[in-house]
Amino acid sequence: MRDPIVAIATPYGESAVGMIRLSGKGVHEIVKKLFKTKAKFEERKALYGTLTDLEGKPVDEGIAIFYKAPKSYTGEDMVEITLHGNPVILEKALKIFIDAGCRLAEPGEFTKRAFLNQKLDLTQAEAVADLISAKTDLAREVALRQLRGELSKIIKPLREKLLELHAYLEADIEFSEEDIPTITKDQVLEVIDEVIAKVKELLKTSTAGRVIREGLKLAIVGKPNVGKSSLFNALLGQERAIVTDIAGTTRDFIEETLNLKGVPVRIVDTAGIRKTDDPVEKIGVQRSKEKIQSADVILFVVDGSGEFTEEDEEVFREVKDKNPLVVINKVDLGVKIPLEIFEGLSIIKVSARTGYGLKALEEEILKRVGFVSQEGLKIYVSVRHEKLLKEALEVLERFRERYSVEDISPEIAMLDVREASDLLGEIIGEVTTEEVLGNIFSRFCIGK
Ligand SMILES: Nc1nc2c(ncn2[C@@H]2O[C@H](COP(=O)(O)OP(=O)(O)OP(=O)(O)O)[C@@H](O)[C@H]2O)c(=O)[nH]1
Ligand SMILES: [Mg+2]
Repeated sequence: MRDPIVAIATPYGESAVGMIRLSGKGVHEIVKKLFKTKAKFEERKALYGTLTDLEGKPVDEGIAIFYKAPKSYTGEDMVEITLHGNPVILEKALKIFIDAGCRLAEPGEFTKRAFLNQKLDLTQAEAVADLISAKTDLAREVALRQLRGELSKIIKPLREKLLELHAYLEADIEFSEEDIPTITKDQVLEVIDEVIAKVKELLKTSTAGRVIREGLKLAIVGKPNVGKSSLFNALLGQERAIVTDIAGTTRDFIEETLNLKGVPVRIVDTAGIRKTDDPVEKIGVQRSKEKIQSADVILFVVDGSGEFTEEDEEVFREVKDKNPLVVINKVDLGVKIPLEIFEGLSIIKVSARTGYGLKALEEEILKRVGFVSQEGLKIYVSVRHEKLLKEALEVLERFRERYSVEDISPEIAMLDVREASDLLGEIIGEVTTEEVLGNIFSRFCIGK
């Protein structure tokens, strides 16, 4: 068991209850000395009692639960003490346990220990952080599936297939003189193809995976007065931005979060882009251009009932190669604008005033991130998984290409197979380094 650690596991602030969590060598003894209870001691049972300081002075009353290794979250001896939710109390308790010999836990250290003690694999440990930061119900569901091992269930067998192949190739070297049946070239290719297909399938979920976890950045841009703020309000379902018929109404960008079928969307209304001498508007226009750069999806709004003007043209030039969705607004007034200009781009006709076309626009936004509907929802890989899957795919495809035309020695073949299986192993944490773990767990909050 590792050294004893302690942390406050609940957010800072006043609340009904707050929790202190301890894990590691000797924490049961430490808590037993400081938490006085009349209840008969039993593990995994709520014990009502009083927490005291090192001099025996009472600090607060609460409930302690003792967990004995390995049946705990971290796989070590643990105690969770629930006190009244007040930072004064919790910080005092924290200090007492530190004075009693515990160390303040690092971010994610409890979960890291759970991983090191094989209570969770790496994708499951990551899912704990995803679950805590899930912004929508869908994000929660996706995180929970991963926590329950659904991604591992796909990755693990793929890695095992490669390891098995590796073993066959190895046998090929050692027993080549003897009469032992080894693997044929076709069989090798069959396994490789099977793994490649699955990896590709997983990679298809990566854009949606990132968006579900981190949210989608959507920027509404266009020249002044085309109805950007009206569209922003219509999508949000509330009169958040000021709308007037005066060009240049929106001076600074406004951001809100929208839940689009479970995808958290960070939606930005920007100032209309045009040449101006007004110093305030100038800054607003500059900021709109910055928002174009950082957006995942751009809604390029034009007034469909008007002409396509020089000002429209100027904004269009800024967004053209970002594959924007072209939103033809004000269709309740008729469509006059020539649509050929937008050839090759997705065009959606809407009326922010009547609500016409908004559903289609939402669908189009979701389609853009590879998220069509909730049916068939299974697993969505994260940015880290995506990177490793892509590397594995590259190795496998390169290998496949060479192996199918050349006579590669089993020794050489083994190297590629090994590399690919290691990359998959890194996803679930069967192959890992201290640096990789450090990166993952430092994103956690303290106490988790
Ligand atoms: N008929 C009609 N009018 C609309 C529609 N959408 C917006 N408008 C009107 O167009 C005018 C400009 O709307 P805004 O939403 O303020 O336009 P904007 O693009 O945000 O303008 P700036 O902030 O100045 O860049 C207002 O008078 C709106 O009522 C629509 O779908 N149909
Ligand atoms: Mg506006």
